[in-house]
Amino acid sequence: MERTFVMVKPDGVQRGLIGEIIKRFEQKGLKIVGLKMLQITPELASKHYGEHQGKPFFEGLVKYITSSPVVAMVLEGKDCISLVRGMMGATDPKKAAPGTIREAFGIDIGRNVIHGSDSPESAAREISLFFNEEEICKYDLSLAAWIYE
Ligand code: D4T
Repeated sequence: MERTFVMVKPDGVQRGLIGEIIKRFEQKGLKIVGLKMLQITPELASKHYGEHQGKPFFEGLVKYITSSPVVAMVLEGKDCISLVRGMMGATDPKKAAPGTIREAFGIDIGRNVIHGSDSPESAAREISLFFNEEEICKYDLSLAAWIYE
């Protein structure tokens, strides 16, 4: 099964959306295999957003992501990288499709509530940035046969 890295960003935490966001993934049928709250340091932020270094919004992005705790998680499920990206909606909440998390809860691109890995390579990199292997639980979801055919 595929794994992805998902994070409720500082605005999601401050606005009391942790439960609402996790609920959507649980109800979809994805398995939570890692979950923690942490305060992102500027060093971790620079690693996580390394690809955006030098862009005009980079400084603001680091300031925002380090401004308050985040909730980091690892989700597991069939095609979960693209599945979660679809559930999140477009980066800019104004362009996010109806029913998506960013459409439901966001307005500005710089306060878009949630992050999710965009490729298998990003997922592997981001999971290892935020989690040790022993922090990821290996277990069977008893409902699996009712989620997958
Ligand atoms: P993340 O990485 O946060 O899940 O967002 P996306 O994968 O959907 O989008 P991204 O990497 O292109 O952007 C990372 C992060 O930067 C913010 N951002 C982005 C911003 O504040 N202004 C901008 O113009 C862009 C393109 C939002 C998400």
